[in-house]
Amino acid sequence: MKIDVLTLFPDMFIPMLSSSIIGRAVEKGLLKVNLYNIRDFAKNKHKQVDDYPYGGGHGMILAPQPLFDALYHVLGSCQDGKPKVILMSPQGKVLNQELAKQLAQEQHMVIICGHYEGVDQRVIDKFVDLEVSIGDYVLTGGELPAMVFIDCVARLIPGVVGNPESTQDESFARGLLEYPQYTRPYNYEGYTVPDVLLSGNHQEISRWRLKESLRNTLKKRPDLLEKAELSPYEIELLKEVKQEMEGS
Ligand code: 4HQ
Repeated sequence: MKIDVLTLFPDMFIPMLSSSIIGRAVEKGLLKVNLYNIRDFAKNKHKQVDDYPYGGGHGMILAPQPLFDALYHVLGSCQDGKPKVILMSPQGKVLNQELAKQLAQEQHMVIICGHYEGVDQRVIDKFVDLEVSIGDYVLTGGELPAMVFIDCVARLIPGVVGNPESTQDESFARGLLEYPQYTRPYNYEGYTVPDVLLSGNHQEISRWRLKESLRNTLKKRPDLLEKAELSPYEIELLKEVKQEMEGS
């Protein structure tokens, strides 16, 4: 997967692109990220990229010229068909695991990171295919959202996450929260590990994990349970969980 990032702060991306799982994906060539500084495309002599809003109001707007030219540059030198152009914006479609899975199928994306009060609408009208938000809160720029987006999508590329089961097993993959996990030691300051996990009985362990996953979801994110498609077995386990909750 290739991602071109248009930003005023390309340096912000370097740590994430050289660390941990995403760093390894870049090294392995599974992910290629090109960073473009929008300021490098400014034509005026002070390299100014923003200007006052027409109609008045506070804050500055990213002017069309540097972004148009950056996008002409990136899209013009592009061999692989038309990439999906994404703007990080609180007005966008809210990122979730389903959207991440869809966009993980893309071969090439261009991400625009706005700053200040946002980008001139004509950039959106001419180039943007999709606006993406990482949640209903306001940040100072699109860089952190772009990094969240890249992390979330890139880990779904085959080979990026060591064990493919770990992208299927986890929270949200099935619309349920994860079960509690434990590692050694068995007893830590008097807090012990549930004995079923040491039993060696894999059927019992699976049943326990599924039940605790349902319990977690019911307790912490009941909204997810409404949307989840539960099997008769899962409905039965959820009933047990609800009875146990009444009991206490
Ligand atoms: N932004 N999800 C960029 C966000 C945001 C979000 C605020 C984006 C400022 C200029 N982006 N503008 N939430 O808060 O994506």
